[in-house]
Amino acid sequence: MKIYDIPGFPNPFRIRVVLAEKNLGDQIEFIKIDLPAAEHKQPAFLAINPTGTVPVLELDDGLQISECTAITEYLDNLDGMPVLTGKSPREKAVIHMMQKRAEILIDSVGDYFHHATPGLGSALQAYKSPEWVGREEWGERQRDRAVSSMRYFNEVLKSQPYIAGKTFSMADITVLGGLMFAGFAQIAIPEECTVLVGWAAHMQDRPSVKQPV
Ligand code: GTS
Repeated sequence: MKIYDIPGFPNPFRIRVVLAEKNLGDQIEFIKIDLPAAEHKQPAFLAINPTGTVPVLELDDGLQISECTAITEYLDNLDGMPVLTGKSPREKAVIHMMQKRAEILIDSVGDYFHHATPGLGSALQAYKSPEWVGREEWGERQRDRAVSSMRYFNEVLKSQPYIAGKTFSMADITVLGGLMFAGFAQIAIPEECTVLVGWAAHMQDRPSVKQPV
């Protein structure tokens, strides 16, 4: 299998944690995509993923799968023993629900970063609607949305050890990716969110998070 991504970036991080959790790292060939040079917005990459984002998983038969959730579902179920996406209908539903909420965090940070800051630089900014009046203000609102999301997860974690309940799941990985991106984009976690901060620190003890593939 191949993965198109760029190491150290938040959405690629999500899949690299999954690979570590599932011990699949040695089955993957990584192909680096130069995001700051906007390689992912060029025709060659758009033929791989029309939404122009990484990561993308390519199977040996050539099928290309984008979207971290879809990639995670595939990798988690390869051995018939899913541990990140739920086993029972109930687990699957709760993880899916919390996953969607976690995506609000990571996507809002990304929207802030790419629209209210210089982002990854001028080569990519040209693809981010530079002429749009109100773009920066909209980006600032996305930062507020990300901070609200942090407050929400702080509350969630007061009564359970993981984002979707009693076990580590893909929703935890997405929140960790969101917090990583927030740090990069210089969006501070509100001071009062001590539970979220403690949880994130504790998660760093997990081998897959500490040392993703
Ligand atoms: N919903 C997508 C997924 O789950 O895969 C989001 C993927 C995404 O936004 N990836 C970012 C990207 O390709 C990479 S990261 O920097 O957020 O980690 N961004 C390119 C761009 O031009 O915004």
